[in-house]
Amino acid sequence: MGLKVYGAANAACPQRVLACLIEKGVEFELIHVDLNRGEHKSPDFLLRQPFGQVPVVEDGDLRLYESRAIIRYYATKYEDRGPDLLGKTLEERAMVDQWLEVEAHNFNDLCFKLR
Ligand SMILES: N[C@@H](CCC(=O)N[C@@H](CS)C(=O)NCC(=O)O)C(=O)O
Repeated sequence: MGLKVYGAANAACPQRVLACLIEKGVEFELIHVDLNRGEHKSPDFLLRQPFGQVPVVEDGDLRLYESRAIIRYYATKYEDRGPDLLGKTLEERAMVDQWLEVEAHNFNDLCFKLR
């Protein structure tokens, strides 16, 4: 069973995951969840993501949500493939973590407010 990404190509949080998978050259299938029609709040979707948000990935027995948890997972799983997204030394990894936190807490909300 291949990697499935539930999301929408025009939504920022799924885009974060798609960018990581493309960078790493990981094949995936994008299952479109129509946010305008409220598909992310349907009972079926809530079984996949109890907060009714995208993205969600399903990869074999693994089901995972939270875009930054997903990108950390694939960046680690495919550490030896494609560009290094994690850093090599402890200090490089700390910088990656720092900027992921900055993006999450300083920029993310602002992006949505500017729409
Ligand atoms: N912290 C979550 C946030 C997910 C999120 O807010 N996704 C948006 C799309 S970018 C969504 O599903 N919005 C619909 C809603 O919250 O009802 C993540 O990073 O995956």
